[in-house]
Amino acid sequence: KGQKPVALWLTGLSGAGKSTIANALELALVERGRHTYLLDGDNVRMGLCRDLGFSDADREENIRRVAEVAHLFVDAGLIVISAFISPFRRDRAIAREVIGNGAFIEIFVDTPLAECERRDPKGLYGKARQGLIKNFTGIDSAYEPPVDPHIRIDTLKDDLPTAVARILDYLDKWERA
Ligand code: GGZ
Repeated sequence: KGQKPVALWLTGLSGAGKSTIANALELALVERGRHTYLLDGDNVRMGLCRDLGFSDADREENIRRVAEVAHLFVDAGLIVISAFISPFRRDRAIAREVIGNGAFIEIFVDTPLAECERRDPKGLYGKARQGLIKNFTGIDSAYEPPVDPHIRIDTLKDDLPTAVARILDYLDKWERA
């Protein structure tokens, strides 16, 4: 019996906690003997998508490429964790189609904009408010929250271990279904 390949697709604002959750989730899965691959801005926007910026069209193309790569890794049998803002509903729907509806779990890392701005771990919101960064998600570029995500993580209520446990729990049930 092998693992069931799947894409765990995290979406949420900059600073919402996607990367933190994705990294802890990957560690927990590896500890359970799973084979995983984590796709995020750090390993994708430096290489495969280094020609892309943050216009609507570039984000759409970023997500399209990430979805195609996720599809390949799911094909290869991996549990793929992707952590991108992926702000547009339509692009997330396309990702779901590309990867396959049966192998796509949408996880909304739901941190309110005010809280992301308060945390501002990289100072990007401050710069966006000053107009030093244009097209910043939540400031002058849209974020369309998922209407019916498989999992919603409320980072104001759930700490990191709780968030990871909820995703693992969902995955256990999904694997047995
Ligand atoms: C949003 C931006 C922008 C703009 C740079 N808007 O918090 P971070 O820094 O580490 O994560 C953000 C990352 C977003 O890249 P994604 O590939 O996830 O975006 S998308 O899914 O929309 O294609 C942020 C940084 O890049 N960043 N400029 N204008 N985030």
